[in-house]
Amino acid sequence: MQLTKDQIASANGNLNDHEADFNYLANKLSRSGTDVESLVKSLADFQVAVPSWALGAGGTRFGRFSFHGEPGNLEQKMDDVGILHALTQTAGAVSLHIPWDTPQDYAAVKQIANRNGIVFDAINSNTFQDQPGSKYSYKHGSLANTDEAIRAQAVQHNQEVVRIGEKLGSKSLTIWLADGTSFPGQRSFQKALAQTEKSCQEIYTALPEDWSLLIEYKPYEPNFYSTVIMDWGTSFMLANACGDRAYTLVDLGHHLPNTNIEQIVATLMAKGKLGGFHFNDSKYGDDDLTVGSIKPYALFLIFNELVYGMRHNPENPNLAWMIDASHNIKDPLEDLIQSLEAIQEAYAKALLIDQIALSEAQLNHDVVKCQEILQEAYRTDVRPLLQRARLSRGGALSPLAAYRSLKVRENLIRERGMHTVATGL
Ligand code: PSV
Ligand code: MN
Ligand code: MN
Repeated sequence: MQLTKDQIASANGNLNDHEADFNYLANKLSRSGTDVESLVKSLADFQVAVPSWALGAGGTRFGRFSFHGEPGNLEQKMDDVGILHALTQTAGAVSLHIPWDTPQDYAAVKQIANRNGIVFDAINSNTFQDQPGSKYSYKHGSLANTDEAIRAQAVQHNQEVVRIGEKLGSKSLTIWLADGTSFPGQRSFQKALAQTEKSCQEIYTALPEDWSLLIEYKPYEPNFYSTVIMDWGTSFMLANACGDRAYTLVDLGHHLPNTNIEQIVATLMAKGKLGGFHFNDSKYGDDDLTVGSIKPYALFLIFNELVYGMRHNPENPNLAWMIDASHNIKDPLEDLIQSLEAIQEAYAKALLIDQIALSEAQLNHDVVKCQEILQEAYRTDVRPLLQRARLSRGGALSPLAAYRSLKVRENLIRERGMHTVATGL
């Protein structure tokens, strides 16, 4: 199924209310010196990659409930991203996971991507599950395994993922490792780290010259005593050990409660080593909840640092913006629409922060004023700006309302059937 611009325009209906809301906000912001036109353009240009593994209903170890009409193959996943992009105009990329998404027909997949204006962002390897037909098991680790042959198998898998990504136009590989231990004494920390460093270097040196390596970290799960790449410091260290084109990837859910993620973002950007971002939200751990559903103010503060870094740290590369959220009780596409909107909202608010006044207040140690400046931006209802950015590209006034009024899920069920299970997580 593909949504046309005409269908979306008809779902948008009359734009009078939007015009009134936008003009009111634009006048107000212009009076305080904001260049509204360039702000709307920044929002319209901002594209986030959809993870292929979030397009089906998510699951927990307790079960998985189909949402019906789920994509059954890569082509259908690409169609779903096309629907998201047509509505939101901010999902112009996809992040694939191999082997779940190994293309059968590259030309067909690329054609769907082109038709929908979608590019291939970072591609993910998978050494946290055993794959049918593979010689060795990852039960006791992959890149950190004690056994050289198992490490070699994991390295080769990553190299194969890069070859697949090259055919699609990806330019970066993301690795997330489950390697770690569940009990004290199970493994030597130092040896596991040294093996991981060596394996990462082998993957890195085999990368094409225009590719980068993104190293994700996470404190626990599936191992509950130790994880080899447990935090940003370990990832940063490994990235440095690999080389200039290796970077840290921050996944918002991969921190212990109350970690100051915005400070991590600032530190990495100052060192030119923040390469990618996985957006989601969480209350307790790696909950993969809808972006902005639990801690929207924290997300705004993170965006404040991202915006600052994008302006002041030219040595930091363009970031790979990605979502890593999926849930088992929402329609996955509705969930992603909500996440995309929350990201845009936090970005827009961060762009509204009066940076000159903020640094002045900081120099004057005017703590109250510093807080006021941040909260002035945060309290602004920026939704008319998001609407304007979407409309400027032919998107929906309200993506969620259009998704429902155009009966997208009903149409997908008609096309694909009720009893569908998406491949992947
Ligand atoms: C596992 O924690 C995980 O959620 C990581 O965040 C990865 O990015 C994702 O799975 C896909 O491998
Ligand atoms: Mn992630
Ligand atoms: Mn995760």
